[in-house]
Amino acid sequence: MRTFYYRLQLPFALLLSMGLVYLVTGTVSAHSTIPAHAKVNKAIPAIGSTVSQAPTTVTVFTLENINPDPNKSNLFVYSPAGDLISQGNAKVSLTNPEEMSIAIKPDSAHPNGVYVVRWITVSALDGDPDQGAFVFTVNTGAVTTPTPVATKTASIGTMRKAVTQQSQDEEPIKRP
Ligand SMILES: [Cu+2]
Repeated sequence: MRTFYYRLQLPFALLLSMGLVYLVTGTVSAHSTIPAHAKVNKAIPAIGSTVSQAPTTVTVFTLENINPDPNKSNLFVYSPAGDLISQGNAKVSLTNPEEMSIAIKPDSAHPNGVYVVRWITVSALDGDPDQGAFVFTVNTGAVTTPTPVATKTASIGTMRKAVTQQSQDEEPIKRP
């Protein structure tokens, strides 16, 4: 009697756990959070940085391929005075589908201050929309000081690469 009870219970528990696994993996594959849509993770000028010269182009890099339709993926750049200074539509790079650029016309008489970049994207992979904004600062009297807030991982990666390169370049210790 007891064995029978266990026999019934085991497949049920198995089914239940399989169902849970399916639910979890199903959610992950249907709507992956790593990477999350065509989210902007890097830019030129760098996100949060201070540059000593007003740029004429803003470029962003995303985590997924960008749908190139300007109604779906675009950039809007605002001057420190709050004017929309981006010219026309952002264009997705022909060589890198995770890169999009736009020309901007900064006020040459008043270039200093905080610029806001608003971005909208639709992923070319899963059609998911996303949007966000970041800032960079122009200070013509300052030395360029990138503040790697969102690009921390990239910087660490570059540093690691540099360290690896250095250790590879090091001459082996010669023993007498
Ligand atoms: Cu997505």
